[in-house]
Amino acid sequence: MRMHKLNKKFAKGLDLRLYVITDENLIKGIDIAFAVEEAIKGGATVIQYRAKRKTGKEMFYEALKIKEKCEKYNIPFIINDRLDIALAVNSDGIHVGQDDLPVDKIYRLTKDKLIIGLSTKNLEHVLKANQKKFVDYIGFGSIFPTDTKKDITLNGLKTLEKVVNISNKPVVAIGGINHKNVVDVLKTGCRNIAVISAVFKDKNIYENTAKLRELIEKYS
Ligand code: TZP
Ligand code: MG
Repeated sequence: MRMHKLNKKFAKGLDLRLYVITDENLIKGIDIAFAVEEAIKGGATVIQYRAKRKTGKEMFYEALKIKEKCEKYNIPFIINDRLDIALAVNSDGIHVGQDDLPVDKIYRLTKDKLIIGLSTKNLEHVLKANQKKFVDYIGFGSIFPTDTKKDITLNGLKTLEKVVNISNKPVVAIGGINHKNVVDVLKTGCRNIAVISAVFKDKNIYENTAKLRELIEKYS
């Protein structure tokens, strides 16, 4: 896998197995950096900061706090959607969707400074991503129905299996993945899962993450 040159931290490869994404609706009443630290202690291998309704200023300060925790445990820190925030806090990477700033533009502006992740929702997106050498991994979903995101494209396990076979990049499955269905996801051959509510649904963030990590370890 191509690895960004300026950051030697992850030169041995990106561990995407348990990709934990923050959520502004679920993480309430507790400090976001504390929530993230619990997830990291529980076994998250990547943290993505995702905030759809916060101001740039709020995002900047929250991202700084989360980055500190990721650095403490040497976990890659990815910013969702916002290249300006990624650059401002010097994150390890950026994750964008099909309707965000085009990945070609991001790469031209940042070269190998950032890990670049791209969301895909169908086989055509996956084949297009295959052509882009600078995309480090793809997200694919939604695998199951979810309450966390409204405008999802529902793709089941069969399609995920196809995607794992045709993608030339690591595939991170997303959408409705939890303790009950994670093994079914892993059985498709997909090695990486992204979760929001399975980790942040209640105050037991450490336990929720550790349970998922244990299932992933057992299965691989
Ligand atoms: N993209 C596709 S589904 C989804 C995103 C961000 C939401 C995933 O959240 P959850 O709670 O793990 O289903
Ligand atoms: Mg996006």
